[in-house]
Order: sequence, then structure tokens, then C-alpha cells
Amino acid sequence: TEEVLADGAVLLRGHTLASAPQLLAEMRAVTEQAPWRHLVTPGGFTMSVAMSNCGRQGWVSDRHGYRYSACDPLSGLPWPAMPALFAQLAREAAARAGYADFDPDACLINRYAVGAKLSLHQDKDERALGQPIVSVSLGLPAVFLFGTDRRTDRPRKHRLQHGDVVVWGGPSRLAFHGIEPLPLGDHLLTGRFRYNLTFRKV
Ligand code: MD5
Ligand code: FE
Repeated sequence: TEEVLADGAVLLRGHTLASAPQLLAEMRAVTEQAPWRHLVTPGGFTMSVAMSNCGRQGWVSDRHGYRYSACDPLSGLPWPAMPALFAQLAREAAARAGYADFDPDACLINRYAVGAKLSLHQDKDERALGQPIVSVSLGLPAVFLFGTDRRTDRPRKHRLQHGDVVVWGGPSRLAFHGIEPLPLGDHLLTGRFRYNLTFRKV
């Protein structure tokens, strides 16, 4: 079940259902080393999504801007290594969507509690814009807003569920996108949370 959302954007429904428990266990190990935090935007707002990272680079934000850093600013230590299962999943999903040899060096881990949202934005802090982004949804479902490369175009809505994987590349790589406020729910594996793993080549 490969669903083409737009040129370059492929939704693989339930692609990682079977490995979800193991992914969640690996995620817990990462966030014991690099704990959840709510980053502050350059504009001074605290993000409602809690974040952590693993891999050689991690995405961070503070009053000075958005950037990638090899170290966790909370500890000064390198981010935890990317679990082999994460790297395998990202590589295999990218290949299935037509991107051979995807080798991500960053995995941003997002945690949405009830009401948490991600406003419409573009991912453009990476130099490797020719590489896709692979995004894995775990836990509670959310409404994903998927626009175009123009902020003012009305975004389409897609429901992303536990086990779904989306690969964004080509013309979709710079599309505006976001997540609507998370509705209340209770998931067997994640309770009142939605998690998202976002794999990138920085
Ligand atoms: C999430 N995270 O579900 C989303 C999914 C982020 C972020 O947006 O920046 O952490 S990643 C979806 C994504 C990435 C790159 C391009 C596009 C979507 N897109 O073209 O729509 O927490
Ligand atoms: Fe994004």
C-alpha cells in the first residue's frame, strides 16, 4: 500500500507496525541519555512538541536560531548513536520510495502530548536538499497538514497513524507542512502520546 501524496511524497501505511514495539524501546533508551526538552524558537516561543535526537547530528533551536549540532546542549555530550534498527528502517523505506542509498546522519525525535502542534513550516536547515526525509509515526494518530512550496497555498490534510512511514523528496522536499493539535486519546503502546521519528541527511 504505497500512496503517492504528491510528486516525490510517498505514504507507506502501516509499514513499520511490526517493529513498532522495538522502535519505541530504542527510543526510550535514547531519551534516557538525551532527555525530552521543549526548545525555544528564535522568536522566543517555547515549542509544544518535546524533542530529542540521535545520530551524528541533532536539530536544535534557541534564541540564536535553528541549527544542527553534534552535541546535546543540555549535556555537552555527543547525541546518542542512531540505533541500527532506525538506520535500517529509514534506508529501506527510502529505497522503497525510489531513493537508493539514503544514509541519514540525524534523527529528530518528536513527542506530542494532547494539544501539542507543529505550525506550518519548511525543513530547510539541511544542505543535502537532494536527499529525502523519512518520517515515522508511532502512537496516537494526528492530522498532517501538507501544503506546497508557497506558504499561502491551502494545505491538504492527511491522517497519520501508528506504523505509518512517509518519504518526502524531490519537489515535496520543501513543501510547507505541519501537525494539527493532537486530540485526546489512549494508545496501547504509547498512552496519551504521539511520537515521530524524522530521519535526515544534514
Ligand atoms: C511530525 N515533523 O510528524 C513532522 C513530520 C519536523 C516535522 O515536520 O520538522 O520535525 S516530518 C514531515 C515532513 C518533513 C519534510 C518535508 C515534509 C514533511 N513535507 O514536504 O511535507 O512530527
Ligand atoms: Fe518539518
